[in-house]
Amino acid sequence: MAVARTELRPELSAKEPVALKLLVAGGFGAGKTTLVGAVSEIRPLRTEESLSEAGRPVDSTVGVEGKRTTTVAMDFGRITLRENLVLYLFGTPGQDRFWFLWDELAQGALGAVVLADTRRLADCFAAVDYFEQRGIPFAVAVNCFEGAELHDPQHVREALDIDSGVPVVLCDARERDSAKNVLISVVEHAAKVAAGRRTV
Ligand SMILES: Nc1nc2c(ncn2[C@@H]2O[C@H](COP(=O)(O)OP(=O)(O)OP(=O)(O)O)[C@@H](O)[C@H]2O)c(=O)[nH]1
Ligand SMILES: [Mg+2]
Repeated sequence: MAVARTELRPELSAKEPVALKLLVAGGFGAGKTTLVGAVSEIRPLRTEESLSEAGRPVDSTVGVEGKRTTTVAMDFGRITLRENLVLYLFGTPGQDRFWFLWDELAQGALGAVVLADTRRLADCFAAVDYFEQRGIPFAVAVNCFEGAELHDPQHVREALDIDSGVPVVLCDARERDSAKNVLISVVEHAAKVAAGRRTV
């Protein structure tokens, strides 16, 4: 990875270990818990609750019919990207009724992943807006579910109307290496944004 740790946290000396906080956000069932679980080197903390019959009208599982649980507070995991660079991952709950938790989770976040499911792309609009409004650098990761048409990242960029500098990458949230690449994109993008802010 090309990013120097000190580009992200210039106040630190090159030897000091750096811990960065990243959010993993996106719509309901986009694969946030799956991604955090796939890359975490510690047993991830999960806050899953069963999807109930009562919630059926609001918790649409179209496209993820096998889904039995949903995150009600957060996911937490950790990954050492390389010596002295550790990421702490906070997965957000996907449903609108848990929006009140987002500001708490976003505090101190260096960057974010917005996971997108192209079968229900609109579900990630709110996360994109949230990070844009707060100036938190993010990358969009298109989670390639089976049966979903494979989308050109450029089309996804246009559909989401995001800045040309925002990385849009394809991934399989179940695969460690794929998920790790997503995180690297976010860290590299955040480093660029941080460098740009220092020069203005
Ligand atoms: N085929 C396929 N299935 C996936 C992939 N990622 C996640 N899934 C499945 O999709 C479902 C939803 O995954 P979760 O990780 O719970 O999604 P989430 O975004 O955390 O959901 P909420 O917390 O409820 O918003 C699960 O049944 C996963 O096994 C993927 O890349 N491919
Ligand atoms: Mg979840």
